[in-house]
Amino acid sequence: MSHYDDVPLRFPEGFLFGSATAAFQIEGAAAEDGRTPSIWDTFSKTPGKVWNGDDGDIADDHYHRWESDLDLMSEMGLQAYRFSISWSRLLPHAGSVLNQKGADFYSRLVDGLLDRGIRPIATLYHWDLPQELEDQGGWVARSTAERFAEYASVAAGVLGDRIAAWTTLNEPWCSAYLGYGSASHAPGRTEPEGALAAVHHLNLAHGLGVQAIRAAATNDPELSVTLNFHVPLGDDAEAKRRIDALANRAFTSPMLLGRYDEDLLADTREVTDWSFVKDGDLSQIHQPLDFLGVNYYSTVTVRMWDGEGARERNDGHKDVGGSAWPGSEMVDFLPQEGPYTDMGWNIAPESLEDLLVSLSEQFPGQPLVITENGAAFADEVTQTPDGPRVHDADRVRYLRRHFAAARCAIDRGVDLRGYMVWSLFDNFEWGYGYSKRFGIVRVDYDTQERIVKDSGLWLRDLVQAHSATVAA
Ligand code: IFM
Repeated sequence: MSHYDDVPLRFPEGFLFGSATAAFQIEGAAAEDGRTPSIWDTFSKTPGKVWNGDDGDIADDHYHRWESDLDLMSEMGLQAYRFSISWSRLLPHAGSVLNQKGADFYSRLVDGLLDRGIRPIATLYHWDLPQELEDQGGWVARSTAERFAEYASVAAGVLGDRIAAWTTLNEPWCSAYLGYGSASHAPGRTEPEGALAAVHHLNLAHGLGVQAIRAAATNDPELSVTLNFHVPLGDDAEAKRRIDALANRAFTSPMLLGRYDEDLLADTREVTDWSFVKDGDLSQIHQPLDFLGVNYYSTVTVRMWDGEGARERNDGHKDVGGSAWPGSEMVDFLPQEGPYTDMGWNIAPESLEDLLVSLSEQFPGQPLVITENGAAFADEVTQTPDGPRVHDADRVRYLRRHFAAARCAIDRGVDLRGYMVWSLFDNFEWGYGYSKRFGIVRVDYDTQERIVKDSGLWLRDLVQAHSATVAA
């Protein structure tokens, strides 16, 4: 039992219920209609990088099944759908020449959402950098931020009359530190200074991207960024401060306050002098946002290593040797109490509530949206007289408690505007391939059959209960 089980799930009028996916994780059609490879195509085809040798060539085949997928979203009553655009489908060969077939795909998708009354929330960058831009230096190179601004402008030129909300980046923490630090993500580099340069260039890309969209869009959209916040727990204040600085404030301080924090610069002094930050960059990065996207799954418990005994590396990510914590390698990540999801992540809804309250205290007046929350579990399909079902009680319980935590945060004064469940579909879970199922809709990867899981039906009922109130 949890005290959240008794919290009534009533959300304010206008609260947005939806679900989220990302291009590389669901689209497939990797080499079709002019798309060129991204870093995740290259990485996943490199032996040993992804479990089972899985790749994104077919994924959920959403590129071909988008229309029936939209019908499913409509049947589930989704009010919003957060998806991402594949940069290398829209602008293949890292160029500024539009791929009309790619533009048509996203245009059809957005029109289909609007026809069904579903609000389109588009993420520009969910980790799939065009490989040709990686070959020119990737996020370690400043030019990638400039290319991103061009991409944002082109995307807003195509869709900027219809997208309700734009998100520049999804979880730049992963792009920078897992991509260029630990090497557990594409492009798989282990360069401590490069990881911090990537942090800055992603921040810069965000700021330039926001400005490019605002200039090109014609429908007055909302602008946002999505960050995966680390919630460091434990008794060691120094370890918690370091992780908060490197994981959270490295992004929130430049984006929302227009500065890099002194303690972050000091913690990383041995790694870099931050000379990649040029005059004027911080004012480009610091742009007003209509909402801050919050991705939350679990916590980390940290302690400074005392130099004795074995290191503890339970930071929730694949350990492939490199460090995702440049300058703070002396922080240990301790094992945490369960229960756990199938990712081995601890389930801690109370920390979602605390995180939301803390963000609204740090950034007063900044609206928040939960852009991802959900859980992987080893689901089973049950045959019933009504057809195949997935009774994913663990996921229903997880979602119920996290929605309750969000509700409690609202009661404590947080301006939370919406909640996007991760993920709409089972999909390509990066380094874990197809072995981890996050979906509220099951995907059979042999037949591409979709089954709405009990968690998907639960979300549908929650949305319906709110729609009924609004209509009454
Ligand atoms: O699948 C990912 C998603 O792409 C980004 N946020 C975390 C999810 C679960 O790991």
